[in-house]
Amino acid sequence: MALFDRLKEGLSKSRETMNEIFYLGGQVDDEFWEDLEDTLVMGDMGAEVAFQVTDDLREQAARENLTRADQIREALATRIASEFTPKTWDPFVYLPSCVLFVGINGAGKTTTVGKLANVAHNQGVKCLIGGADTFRAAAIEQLEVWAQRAGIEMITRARGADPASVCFEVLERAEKSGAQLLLIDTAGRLHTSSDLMSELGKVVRVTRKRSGMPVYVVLVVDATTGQNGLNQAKEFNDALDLDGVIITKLDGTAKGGIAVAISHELKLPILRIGVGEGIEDLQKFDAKDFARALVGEAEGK
Ligand SMILES: Nc1nc2c(ncn2[C@@H]2O[C@H](COP(=O)(O)OP(=O)(O)OP(=O)(O)O)[C@@H](O)[C@H]2O)c(=O)[nH]1
Ligand SMILES: [Mg+2]
Repeated sequence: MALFDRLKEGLSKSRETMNEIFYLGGQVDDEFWEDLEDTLVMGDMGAEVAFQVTDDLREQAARENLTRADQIREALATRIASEFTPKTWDPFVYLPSCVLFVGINGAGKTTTVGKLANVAHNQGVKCLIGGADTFRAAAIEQLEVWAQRAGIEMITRARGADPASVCFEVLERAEKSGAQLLLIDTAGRLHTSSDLMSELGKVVRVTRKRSGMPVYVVLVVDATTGQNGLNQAKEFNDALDLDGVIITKLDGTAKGGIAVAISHELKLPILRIGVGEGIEDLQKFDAKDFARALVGEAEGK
C-alpha cells in the first residue's frame, strides 16, 4: 500500500517514542501506562485526549486480558482514530466549490494550493487559482510558479491591491470559463493580530456574497508548531467559522498528534495532510491510516 507507506514514512518521527514503549518492555504494567500517557501528551495530542485515551485503553486491556504491549497497539490506533471529527464532505471533490486558504505565515498555504491544483488538473477538473496574497510581491511569483507547474490559469492583482478584488475577479472569470474548483491563496497572518483577522473576515464575507457557488474557508496548519497550532486553529475558527483543516509538514516532526487535538477540539474535519514539499506530497486523510501510522503496526514485531 504505497500511500500508507508514504504516510508512515512521513510520520516516522512522531512514531519514534511510541516504538520505544511498544518494543522495549513488552509487558503491560503501570509503567507502560504512564509511559504511554506521557508519550501521547508529548506528541501534542493534548492532555485531555491523552488521559482519556489511556484510561479507556487501560479498562479495555483489563477487560480483554491484554497483557502484552503489542496487543495494545491496534486498540490504541482504533481509539485515536475515533477522536477525529469525521469528514462528511470534501470541498475539493464536491463541485463547484470556491475555497479560501488561510493560516499564519509560512504554514504552507501557497504550496498546498499548488498541490491541490495539480491533483485537480490531473483528474480533468477545471480549476482556477486566485492569488489574493497581495501583501508580498514574492508571494504572487511563488504562486505563479505552482500554477505554471500544474498548467492552470491564475488570477491575481498587483502588490497592495485589495484581496477581495482578486476574489471577485476569480469568481467572474470562473463564470465565463466554467471553472468548477476555485483555489484562493491569502496572505499569512498571525492569529493574534485582530486587524488582519478582521480584514480576512471581510474578504470571506464579501466573497460569499458575490459568489454563486459555495465558499469554504480552510485553515492550513504547520504541524511542527505543535500546541501553538491548536491556538491558531481556535482563533481562526472564532474569526472565520472554518470548514476544515489541512495539516502540513507532518514529515519530519514528532508533533503529529496535533492533528488529533485540532480535529477533536474544534470539531473540524482534516481534509488533507502534507507530508513533503513536492507536488505529490499531499494526501487524502484517513483517520485509521493516520492513527496506525502514528502508533505503528504490531505485525512482524
Ligand atoms: N516538509 C514540508 N514542507 C512543506 C510542506 N508544505 C509546505 N512546506 C514548505 O513550507 C514552506 C512555506 O510554505 P508556503 O506554501 O510558502 O507557506 P505559506 O503559508 O504560503 O506562507 P506565507 O505566504 O508566507 O504566509 C515552503 O518552504 C514549503 O516548501 C509539507 O507538507 N512538508
Ligand atoms: Mg503563501
